[in-house]
Amino acid sequence: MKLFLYHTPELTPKDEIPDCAIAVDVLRATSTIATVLAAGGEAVQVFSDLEKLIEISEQWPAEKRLRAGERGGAKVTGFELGNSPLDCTPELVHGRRLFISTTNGTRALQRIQNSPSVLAAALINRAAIVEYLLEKQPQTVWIVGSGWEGSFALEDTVCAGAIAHSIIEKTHVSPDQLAGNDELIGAIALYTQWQDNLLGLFHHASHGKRLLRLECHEDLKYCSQTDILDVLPIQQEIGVL
Ligand code: 3SL
Repeated sequence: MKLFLYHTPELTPKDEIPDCAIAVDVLRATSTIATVLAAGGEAVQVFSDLEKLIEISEQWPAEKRLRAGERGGAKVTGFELGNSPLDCTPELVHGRRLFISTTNGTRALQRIQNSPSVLAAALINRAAIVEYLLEKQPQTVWIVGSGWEGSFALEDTVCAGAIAHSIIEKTHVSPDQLAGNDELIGAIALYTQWQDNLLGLFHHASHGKRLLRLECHEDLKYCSQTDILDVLPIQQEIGVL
């Protein structure tokens, strides 16, 4: 198995498809997706376009759906939810389908949606992702960070490092044997340096700072936890996890 890290969807190679592709948006889309599925959500359907989301979700019974939308960190007017995983309680989401559109995370998922296997990873469900990779042993794995509007994000990179670090610990392969590119080696180094203070790292991240300005401190705390949810968000059909 070779792991390749791409810091943004735009940096993934054109005209190539890996055996397995993993979208990461720790702050906060993939953390929210993992939380909804762990809380008994029926499925999560992702959209980059808000109008399309409204059109498709309207075909669903109102009591069986929830609409979540975020732009610039804030909730989209008229939707039940923004993009805070803390709002996704079992009481609210159980048995309902979440229709979601966010600035960056949903774009990352859409970029990789034609891969034979598509996962959504965050720190909170890292162990389930690692377990899947070790069981299925895909040869080529892309980890695609969502970044922020085309730029690098520390929190997505450290999550890629956390995934790789766990595989190395469990299988005793060397970083060089596992890494498909230099970005992954850099991510392992970042995780090794910050693994005991991931919340502290998020305070240095530009999107972490943006969320703190929006008073989302509890979101940062929640998303900085590792391995707390045993859930594998895996694409069932295009755009649906
Ligand atoms: O960009 C995204 O996809 C979001 O996760 C950003 S936010 O954390 O909801 O602001």
